[in-house]
Formats: sequence, C-alpha cells, structure tokens
Amino acid sequence: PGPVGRRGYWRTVGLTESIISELDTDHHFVHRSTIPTMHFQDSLPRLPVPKLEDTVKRYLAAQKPLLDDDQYRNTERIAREFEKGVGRKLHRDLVEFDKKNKHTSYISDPWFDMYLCARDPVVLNFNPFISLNPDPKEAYNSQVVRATNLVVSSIKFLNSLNNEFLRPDIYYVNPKWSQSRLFKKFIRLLPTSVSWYGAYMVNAYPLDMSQYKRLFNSSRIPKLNKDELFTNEWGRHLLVMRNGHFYVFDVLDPGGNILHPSEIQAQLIYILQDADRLPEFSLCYLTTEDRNTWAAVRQQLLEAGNEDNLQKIDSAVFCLCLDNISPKNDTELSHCMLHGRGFNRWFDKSFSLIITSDGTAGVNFEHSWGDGVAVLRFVNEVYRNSTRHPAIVPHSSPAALSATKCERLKFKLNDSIQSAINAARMKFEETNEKLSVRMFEFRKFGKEFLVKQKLSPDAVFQLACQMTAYRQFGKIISSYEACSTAAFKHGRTETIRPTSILTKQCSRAFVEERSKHSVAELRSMIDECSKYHRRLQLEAALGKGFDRHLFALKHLSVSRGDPMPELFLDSTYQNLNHIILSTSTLHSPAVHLGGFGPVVPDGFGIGYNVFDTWLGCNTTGYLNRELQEFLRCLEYSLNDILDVLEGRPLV
Ligand code: BUJ
Repeated sequence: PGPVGRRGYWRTVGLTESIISELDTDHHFVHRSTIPTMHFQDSLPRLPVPKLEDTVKRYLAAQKPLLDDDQYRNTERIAREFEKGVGRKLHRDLVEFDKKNKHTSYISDPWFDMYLCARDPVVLNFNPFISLNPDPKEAYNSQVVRATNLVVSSIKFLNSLNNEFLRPDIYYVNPKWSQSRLFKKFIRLLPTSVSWYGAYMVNAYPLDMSQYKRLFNSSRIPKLNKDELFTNEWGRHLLVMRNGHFYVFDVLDPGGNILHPSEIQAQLIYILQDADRLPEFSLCYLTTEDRNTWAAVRQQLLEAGNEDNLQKIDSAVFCLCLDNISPKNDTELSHCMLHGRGFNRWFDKSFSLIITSDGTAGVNFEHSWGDGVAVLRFVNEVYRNSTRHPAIVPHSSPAALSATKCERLKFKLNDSIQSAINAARMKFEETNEKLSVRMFEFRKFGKEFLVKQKLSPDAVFQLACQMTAYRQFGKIISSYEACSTAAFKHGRTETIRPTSILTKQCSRAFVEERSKHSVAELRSMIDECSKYHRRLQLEAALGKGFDRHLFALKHLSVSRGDPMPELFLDSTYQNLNHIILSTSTLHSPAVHLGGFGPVVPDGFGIGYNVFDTWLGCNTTGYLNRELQEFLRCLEYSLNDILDVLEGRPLV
C-alpha cells in the first residue's frame, strides 16, 4: 500500500478519470458526485468553544428545574466559584489548546476517549441499531437476494467514498440548491480552502465527512483501560457470520472491481448450507464482555495462534450477519438488531449488516468512531441503491462456485479461552433477559397537525416525555436529546436538555393543577415550551450547549492530574448526568426502526420519530414495569396535549 491509501484508489492503480467515466457507473458506484466527497473538509468552520459565562448560565438553567431552592443556591454558588476560579483557568487553557489544533475540534479527542476508555460492554450500553424498511418489491426480500443486493450496494458506497464520488453531506436550508447543476459546478471550481463559503452563500451547510474513513474496514480493538480503533483500508474481504461461524471472501479485486453479484450470491448460498449447526464455543460472545476482560482474552487468543484470523475480522470491509431467525414483530426485531443471541455478531466491528431469515435488514454499529449522521447516510444510500438498482433479481442464478475462495475461519481455543467464552455467554444472556423493549404508537396526530399549530413537533414530543416523567415520578428528571454538531470540523454531538423551568411549569399544570388553568393558559405554556426547545435545538446544533464544554474542561483537568474541581464532584452535577430519559430521533424513508439501550440501570432508551400523521417510539429499559408505566403515561400526556390544542379543557 502506498501512502495515499485506498482513497483515490483507482487513480493510484492507474485508472484515469476518463477511463473511470467509461465504466458503467451503476455497477461500481452509488453515484458520481460533481462535488468531490471531501471538497469542503479544509474550509469547514471550527466548533466554537463557548464562553465560560454562557456555559455556566446554560448549566444553571438546566439544573434549576431539577433542584429545590436550597439545592439550587448551593449548585449556583459552586458554579459561580468555578467560573471565577479553577474553571476560568481550565477554559483559558482549553481555548489555547484549541487554537493550536486547528485541524480538529476541541471535543474530538475527549469524545474518543470517553468512548474508548469506557469499560462497560459495547452491546446495549453503546451500540445502537437502525433497521431498514423492506424492499418494496416483495420477492426481493428473500434472505439471499436482499443480502446480495445490500452487500453490492454497500461496496458501491465504499467505492464511491474511496474515489471521492460520494456526494458530500450538505444541509440545504433551501433544498432547491441540491438539484442545481450550476451550483454544483460553481462549487466544484472553488478551491477547497474557500469552498465552504460558496455553499454558505446560498444558505447550504456542508457537514464534516471525517467519520466516513472509519465506516469500512474498521474495528474497535479491546485493550486494557483504553481500546483502540483499527482501520485497514486495503482489506478487500467481507466477513460473514452464520450460526456463530466466521467466513471471509474477497468482494473486491485488486483493481477495485466488485465481485460479480452472482458470485456473491453463490458464496452466501454456500455459507448458509455450510454453517448448518452452532459451534460449541462461539468467539462472538467475547465482544459482549466488559472491555478489560475481553482485552485479556484477546491477548490469550493472539498467543494461542489466532492472529491471522483476528486480523481478517478486524480488516474486513464490514460484517454481514445472516441470522437464522424471523422476528415475529417489531419488539422481537429490536431485540434481534440491538443484541441478537450473541453468537452471530461481532459487536466491535464498525458496523454489522444484519439480515434475518425473512430478509429484514438492519445495521448495528459501534459508536466510538462515528455518529448517527454518517450511519444514516450509509443506510439511506444502500437502501435507495439496492431497491432502485438491485444487483440481482429473485430468479437470478448464482455463479458456479469455483473462482472465488470462501474461507471458514477456524480458531484455536484452549481451556482458558473456552471458559472465558462460557462466562461471557452467561453474563450476556443474563443481561439480555432483563432488557425490555416496548413499542409505542400514537395515531391521533403527527408533524402535519403540529406544524399547522405552529409548534415544533420535536418540542411537543419532548414536552410530552417531560409531563410523562412528572406524572410517573412526581418530579422533573434528567433528560437528554442527542443533537449532531457535524456542521463543524470534527464535530460530534451536543446535548439538548429538554428540561427547563418552562417544561416544569407546564408539566405541573398538566399533572397537578389540571383545573387551575384555562385552556388558553395551557396552550400558551405549550407555545412557550416549543419556542424554548427550538432555541435549545438551534444552539446545540451551533455548538452552543454546555455539556460538551464542561466535559472537555473536566477531561483537561483529569488528564493533567489536577485535583477534581468541586463542580464535577457536586452531587447535583452527577445527578444531571445520570440520564434517565435518553432520547434520539431520526427521519428517513429508508428507516423502519431504530433504538438503543438505556444509559443507566434505572433509565430508558427512547428512539422516536414524529411522522406526518402519527408519532412513535421504540423504548428500552431494565425496569420493565416502570417502562410500561412510562408508555401508559405518555399516551395520557399526548391526549392531554391534543385536548388543549383542540381547545378542550383538561378533565
Ligand atoms: O448523543 C450522542 O453523542 C450519541 C447518541 C447516544 N444515545 C443513543 C445514547 C443518545 N447516539 C445516537 O443518538 C444515535 C442513535 C441512532 C439510533 C436512533 C434511533 C431513532 C429511532 C427512530 C425511529 C423510531 C420509530 C418508532 C416507531 C414505533
């Protein structure tokens, strides 16, 4: 491999632009963008380090609804002392450090550390899933046809990325520009040092694309105390899992050509037949272990002579899991995509494409390398490409198996490794047993109705969750909504704190003071909450939250071995970061479901979406009864909101 890596691979192996354009784009790429994939990277704006005063102000505003007056006064005092004292110095050093590291963002390294130093298992605690809608053409949903088509589209995505043909992610305020050829040609001509400004002139915001380099050929490697991310962009093989067995075969030739779809199909059929029973010990369970335990066992695996196999797993383009299960409903589907039965997953892989026996597809991804925006883009493109330009049709014949070699990986397992696998399996099964997944649908209104009411659909859903928690727990509880900061170079996420004095007042009115307020008063409270939430959302997307800033200050303090500032030891700080309601949303015509586990033992993981005419969420939690109660109260809250919006008093 040369220093340029696989990016621009075709050029490095001697294929010129003109030759590439003679090739049938459809067979190799998902599309060919006029604007190169990384065109904006050099000129992306930098994630701002917020002013310390603003951070403290926002922090206190988020704390206020959670505390009584005495507690608040104490928290306020600690925060003000931090602002004037140790926090000020830390902030100054952070700003200084940031100025010297213009190639990245202030949050990038601390955030990688947050993920990679965490010792909890990645499964349930970190890896989310996104499942795809079925192929609209019924017959294309058989397991082998869907898997072949999705694998081919995924490899086309990879080729597009490596050759800079993948359209850069751009958030268009006015989507008409996304269709304008003139705009794209103009932007393409701009030097990369100023290209971002060209887009900005028409209110279009290019997003950071740096995470995509770890989408393929990547794996998280367990290490003592801090894991590492591994990428080998020269890997050309796919990892396929079936019944706990590992298979690899090349899906790309050295020239970057995708293996003929009929050959991929033939390999998958072969694997389905070959892996007819479960192995006595499936290594997969080890990736469900806590990270230090797994790191130690991995060392044993290496010493027992399994280095080549582990290398093949880690460098594979991605992991395809051909599951031997047909989920009967969305709850079973969620369980399958979120954790499965443990023996047919490699949770450390950057992502695994899971296809069940009935052809349902989903992606489970490791979170440290990247966020929802990159994975959703991948899901959208492969869904679109595989349904519009399927590589094979239901009656396609597979190739005769000969040319391509499919290898089943055989591992050398000694007694100690075998008992580690057994222990991991027992722990994994025990934890899964406790996890409840519950679907919730509310069909009485959705985005269209709320927009007509001049309300933010997201704000209304979040407000309903606040009212729900207030009804259920009798108080405001710590809540989190994920927000992308990909508009900035090496941006990750910021936290929106959906709790405020306004949502507290409104929740109290709806729960405890139902007859005290007129409909007009209640309506105006909802309006205020919506406005405030919109503001928080915008601020977070612009990097003007408080969570990441405080996190980076704490990280700096810890990394220097300073005594821990009082602010971070304050029990109210810890309470604010004990997230009971962890929420995330995404919208896409390609997506059927999504979800993730709770982030604390007594919390809920809430993946939600407000659709045009209804809304729904997919919830997880270890406290089954509480989770059920939460959804019962959520329905109640949404009905209340509807009553008020339609002018009916609360009864
Ligand atoms: O906040 C972060 O830094 C990253 C977050 C972490 N956390 C999940 C804990 C909030 N990660 C993400 O937000 C990525 C989540 C990806 C899955 C999102 C699921 C959304 C579900 C949509 C559809 C649900 C529809 C249900 C209908 C019944």
